[in-house]
Amino acid sequence: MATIPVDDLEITRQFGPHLSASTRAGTSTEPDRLVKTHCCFCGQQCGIQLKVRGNEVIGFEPWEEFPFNRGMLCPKGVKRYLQGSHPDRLLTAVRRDPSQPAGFRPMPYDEAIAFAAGEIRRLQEAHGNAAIGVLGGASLTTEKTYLLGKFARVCLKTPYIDYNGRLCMVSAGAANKKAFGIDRTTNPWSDMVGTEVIWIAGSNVAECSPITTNYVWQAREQGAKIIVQDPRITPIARTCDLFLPVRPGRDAALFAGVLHLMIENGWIDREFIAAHTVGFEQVAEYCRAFTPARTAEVTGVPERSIRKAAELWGTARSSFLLHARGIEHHSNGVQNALGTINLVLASGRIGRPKSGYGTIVGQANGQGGREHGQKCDQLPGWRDISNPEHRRHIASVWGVDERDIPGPGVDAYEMFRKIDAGEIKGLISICFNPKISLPDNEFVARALDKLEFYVAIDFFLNDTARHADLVLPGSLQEEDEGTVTQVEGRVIKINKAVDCPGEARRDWVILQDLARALGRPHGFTFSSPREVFDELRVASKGGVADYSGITYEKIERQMGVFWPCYAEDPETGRPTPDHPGTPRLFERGSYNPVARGAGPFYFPDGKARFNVAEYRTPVDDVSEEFPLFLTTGRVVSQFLSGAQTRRIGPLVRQYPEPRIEIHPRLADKLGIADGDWATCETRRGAITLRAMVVTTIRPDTIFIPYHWAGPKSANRLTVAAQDPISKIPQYKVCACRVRRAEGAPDYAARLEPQQ
Ligand SMILES: Nc1nc2c(c(=O)[nH]1)N[C@H]1C(S)=C(S)[C@@H](COP(=O)(O)OP(=O)(O)OC[C@H]3O[C@@H](n4cnc5c(=O)[nH]c(N)nc54)[C@H](O)[C@@H]3O)O[C@H]1N2
Ligand SMILES: Nc1nc2c(c(=O)[nH]1)N[C@H]1C(S)=C(S)[C@@H](COP(=O)(O)OP(=O)(O)OC[C@H]3O[C@@H](n4cnc5c(=O)[nH]c(N)nc54)[C@H](O)[C@@H]3O)O[C@H]1N2
Ligand code: SF4
Ligand SMILES: [Mo]
Repeated sequence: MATIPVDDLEITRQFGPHLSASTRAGTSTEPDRLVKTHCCFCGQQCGIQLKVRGNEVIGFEPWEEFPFNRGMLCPKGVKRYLQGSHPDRLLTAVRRDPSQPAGFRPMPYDEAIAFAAGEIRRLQEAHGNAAIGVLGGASLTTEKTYLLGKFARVCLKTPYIDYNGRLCMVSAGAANKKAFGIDRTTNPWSDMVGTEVIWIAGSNVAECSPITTNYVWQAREQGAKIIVQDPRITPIARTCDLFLPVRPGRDAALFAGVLHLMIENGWIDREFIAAHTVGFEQVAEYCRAFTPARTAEVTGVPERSIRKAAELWGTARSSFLLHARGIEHHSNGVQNALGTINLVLASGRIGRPKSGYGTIVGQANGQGGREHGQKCDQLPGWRDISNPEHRRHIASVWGVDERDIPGPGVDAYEMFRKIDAGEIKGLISICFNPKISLPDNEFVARALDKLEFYVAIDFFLNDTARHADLVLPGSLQEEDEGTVTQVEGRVIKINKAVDCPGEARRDWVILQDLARALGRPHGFTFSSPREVFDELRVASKGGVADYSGITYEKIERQMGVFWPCYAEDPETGRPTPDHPGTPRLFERGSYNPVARGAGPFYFPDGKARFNVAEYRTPVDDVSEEFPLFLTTGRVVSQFLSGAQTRRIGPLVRQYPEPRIEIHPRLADKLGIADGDWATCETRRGAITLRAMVVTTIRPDTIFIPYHWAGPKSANRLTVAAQDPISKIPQYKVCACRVRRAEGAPDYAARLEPQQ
């Protein structure tokens, strides 16, 4: 029997630890073995050792030797082991059945696969192959994401596949490709220690990238100056040297204003700009209008702070620029990211030790998951699905006719618009919880109910899966092996600790079982993740994200391999079994297969591109009716849609409920005291939460973390505006108004007492 979980709003009441009866009854919690692997949550991918007893993960031990985190872990990594034996874990497939109290009943696995295949075939025969859409996720291993992309194109022959990284890394990815021709952080984080200046734009690193924070602290101990740009004084900002309290959605203007001053004061590296870049003059021309006075007016950052930023950044000899979703989750997200890159290129401080640029990866496999073909316009190796040469290469690896590979699809949100319009009638989702995580999510819920058939693959019945006709029981990270690529670009190996319980199956096995049941098993007969990886190596060869020289053994030997890693020297064509990988990109004199010796950047002329990074006001900006900025993001103890972390008792207790962060001046004006119920309303909807009065936020801005469902979901409020290039949603700003609530919301009756 599957345990069919209670409704998603209530899961926070199920406190851990959830160890099985046998383990609880045991006299000792000594493990049988330790398995070296990595955390299942964020893109830092800390090394960890899982303690395993029988077929159960019962705890963890630090893995001191792993070079990135050296045994350090954050609260989430420490508690991740509590998921495996959680009572909500899906142990069988479950099929919708309104007659049951939970709305679902268990279904034997083989029957469930046959049912799903029958529905997919029915819809494709009636409406064409494109009637089925596929949604993937960047918490999956690279092997799974590769297989999923192939499954959509070869088995289902649908163009409609996209993934949850669309909500995360795509603005940075698009900007990196435009500026450098390659999309990867440029340096290992150890390069940060000893640098002179670190600029952190739009990232709450202390809560979201705790290990990166440790590198920042080490750098600071050695004298680095820290600049933080955020509408909130986040924990890292409390000790920084310069804080830039930017008004939400105004980052591109700030970058332009800083570059303006750098140019005016001669704080730029003219030699580097001339030798290694193109496009500087147009950018300089654009920045001319961003005088300090105008920049201050647009951004809300005092003029003296803008001058100080330009001086600190402009006169440094070594530096790091880091950014995350705070500047990327915007309808201007690509422009914002290009604005940071312009500051880096103008300084000339890239491609050498102690100087680098990086966009901080979010999801576990945020990097690998965006390289090998689960994006709507992409084929493995960062290849372009519209490029005939790229298509021919992949068709030859897959053993199909190039004409049979569908063209580009659409982004994940657009897929929901197509579902709403009745064009996409069937959906397969894996590792994605769009009902919580997409903006304006009441629309998403309505669209889900229009699907004729929806099958989700997950180990928990998440909020979106509640709309499914069928949920197939997938695997937890520790139940499978495979690779992921972490924040620095280091490909690492996840090792299997336990077998899937009950009728749960490894995700890639489920995909292959579906292919077989559909009568289209060609290309889906792998017997292990290693076999999938070996095909991926061939498929990625010659692409920008070239993994051909990486093997499981090399990863183990080197504790990770930075891509690109070539099986054949791109310069000589000779086999290079010992290619160590590429920890630092763009070093002078380095060779890459695109520039072929012309220069360090991944364009035929070897030069990086300056791009005019245009400032535009956000969509749904403040007005008289909605006078405040709403911004959304994270807290340290919760992860993404909360499907996993809201089930882990100790993490829930750390921050049980979402709250509205509000400045005391604003709170006073609105008659709201700390702990009061307050209603936040936007043009999409309203939610009522407790207020948390803090002095660490701009008085014109409120902040709500988004990890909760239903009436506590911040995405009931957010706007579905998207960046025109990357299609990332504008989560970080929309207009709202706040009032003291009349009374407690309905759900409050079901809450734990306030602590
Ligand atoms: N604890 C925890 N850690 C996580 C995650 C998690 O859910 N929980 N998720 C992981 C994932 S997938 C991701 S993408 C990363 C995200 O990591 P971050 O991007 O660091 O986190 P966010 O909270 O989304 O937003 C970062 C900051 O942007 C600020 N901000 C809001 N609007 C603006 C703006 O207009 N301009 C600027 N400059 N800043 C703005 C917010 O105040 C916030 O402090 O974290 C990863 N790590
Ligand atoms: N308002 C607002 N909204 C946001 C953001 C924001 O800052 N503000 N941030 C956005 C960002 S950056 C992100 S990354 C998205 C994330 O949004 P989602 O991707 O929707 O969130 P997750 O919680 O990762 O959902 C993943 C689901 O996959 C399951 N899962 C995890 N690992 C595996 C696996 O290995 N196999 C299988 N089969 N299932 C697995 C989990 O149980 C969970 O149900 O949210 C976005 N939404
Ligand atoms: S920093 Fe990220 S990878 Fe490391 S333990 Fe925390 S959630 Fe896991
Ligand atoms: Mo993310």
